[in-house]
Amino acid sequence: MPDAQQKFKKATSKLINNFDAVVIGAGFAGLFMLYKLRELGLIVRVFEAARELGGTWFWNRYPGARCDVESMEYSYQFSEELQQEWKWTERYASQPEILSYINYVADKFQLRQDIQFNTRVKMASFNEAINRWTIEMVDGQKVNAQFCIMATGCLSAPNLPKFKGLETFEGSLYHTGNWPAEKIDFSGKTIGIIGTGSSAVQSIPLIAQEAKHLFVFQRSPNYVVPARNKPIDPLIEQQIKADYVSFRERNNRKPAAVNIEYNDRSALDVTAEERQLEYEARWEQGGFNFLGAFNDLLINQAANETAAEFVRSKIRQVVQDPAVAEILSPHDVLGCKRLCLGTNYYETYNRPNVTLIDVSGSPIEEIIKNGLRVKGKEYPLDCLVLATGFDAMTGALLKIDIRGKNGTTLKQKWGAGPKSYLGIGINGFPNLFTITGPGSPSVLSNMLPSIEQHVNWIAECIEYMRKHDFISIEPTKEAEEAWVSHVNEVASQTLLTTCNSWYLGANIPGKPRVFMPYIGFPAYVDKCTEVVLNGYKGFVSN
Ligand code: N01
Repeated sequence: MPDAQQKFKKATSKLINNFDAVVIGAGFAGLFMLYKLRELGLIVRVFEAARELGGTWFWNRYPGARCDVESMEYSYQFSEELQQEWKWTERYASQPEILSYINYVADKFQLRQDIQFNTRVKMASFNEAINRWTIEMVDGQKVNAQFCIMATGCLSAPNLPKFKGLETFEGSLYHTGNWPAEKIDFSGKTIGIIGTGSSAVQSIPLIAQEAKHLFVFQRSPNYVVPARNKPIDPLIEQQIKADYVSFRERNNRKPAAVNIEYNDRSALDVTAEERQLEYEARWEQGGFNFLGAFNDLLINQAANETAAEFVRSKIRQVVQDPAVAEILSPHDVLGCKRLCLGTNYYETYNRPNVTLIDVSGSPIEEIIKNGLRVKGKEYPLDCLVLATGFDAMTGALLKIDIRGKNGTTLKQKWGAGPKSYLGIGINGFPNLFTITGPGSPSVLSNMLPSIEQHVNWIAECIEYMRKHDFISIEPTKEAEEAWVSHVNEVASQTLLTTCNSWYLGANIPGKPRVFMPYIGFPAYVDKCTEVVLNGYKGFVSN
């Protein structure tokens, strides 16, 4: 063992609850990080607030919860044996099936023994004297580790808007991002749901089937394309499994690491009839393929408007009441907010037991003990569902009191918006890694390959440190500043900065408006590789 490592081991050997690495979160990211670090021979402990594995997929158990990336792609690729033996049943996996998969992976690789459940991390602080992190739990337990790895997820801190009177509501209150494990029976009840994002789009049709009446309170409409979920075609499964590696490699070179077929023509270079045919074909196919109909949908407003108008025409065709169809029709850029995939979403508004309430012009005034009030009108409700989304990307990180060098808190550092190098490392916070942090493709990519790429990168970095006898690593301020500018510059060349999306933090009052994800998975991976090939350019190691 090299000298510095030995001295470091000696200095820290008397510390109790001592680990090489602590990983916070036991979703897809935390689980694979544990696997990789164990492979390197590190002593690792994972802390998870929930009582079970799954992260986002543990908490989001609302009716209809399902992934919007196809199951053959939304899965780990690190083990050929695993990807061959696991059998998905549907085109898009449901939340229970994803949870079964995560549990299967944990059992197969015996990962559970290093995970401590029911443990919420309160604080993580860097001790410069010994180059270690102290991690403190809500119950007072403290541990030390050389590396602290945040696998806290991008959409795991639910957004609970401060509705006046919310605490006075006497009915049942639910948030889609923190849904109870037991089945909720909505039959015979009057339900209100606030929000019309992906979670609401998935749950509204199913709640409507059970409820006596469902009131949907919509602030902004979203574009919803059909998911066209169906059982997995055994032939397609067979073809993919015959050469899964190439399938993954091909997808990883696509802009979002998702198997979208991109048309190489502009929407404005074809005739109206050709455009219509292309949109119709993709509408029939279902899924995110719609976004690949033309090559300029997310960079040219006029091109985008042709796709937006196509979806609005579909809404008018499906929804019988023209006034309701108009309220459901978005007029912002299609794809600026995450496109929603739905099953019978617009059809649901033809049901006599569903009423759409437009709250765009006048916000919900007050939640009262038996319902809520909007525009002076009271809506009596037995249950209220908040489908109000998340404090995305930074929320879960900032919920933990993270303190770096000189006691600087991450909250202070990110006061004007998140700053990070590659979305992996933060200047002033040595040996702290963020898996799919702000500044990385994360939510604008297929999360599974993004997670695997980050975990592999972090593991390789730790291996490099050990080989070169380094005990700490952090990005330079200059590299970080340059990366944040680059992330913004790339985003500004698209239409994705033109609406009030959670990518910009616009859904949380007071949150700095900074475009958080990096657009373009392949370019990002190339950049990460280049950093490594240049001796971890932009990082300083000691
Ligand atoms: O949350 P959202 P989500 N008064 O933020 C409304 C992923 N996901 O949980 O648009 C009234 O999209 C808000 O209105 P507005 C996916 O990445 C994936 O649905 O801000 N309304 C909006 O309608 C997704 O994008 C899957 O005007 C208020 C809604 O609440 C992300 O998670 C499934 C309000 C929130 O929509 C988040 O989706 C589910 C207020 N005060 C989620 N505050 C799949 O894989 C908020 N709203 C398919």
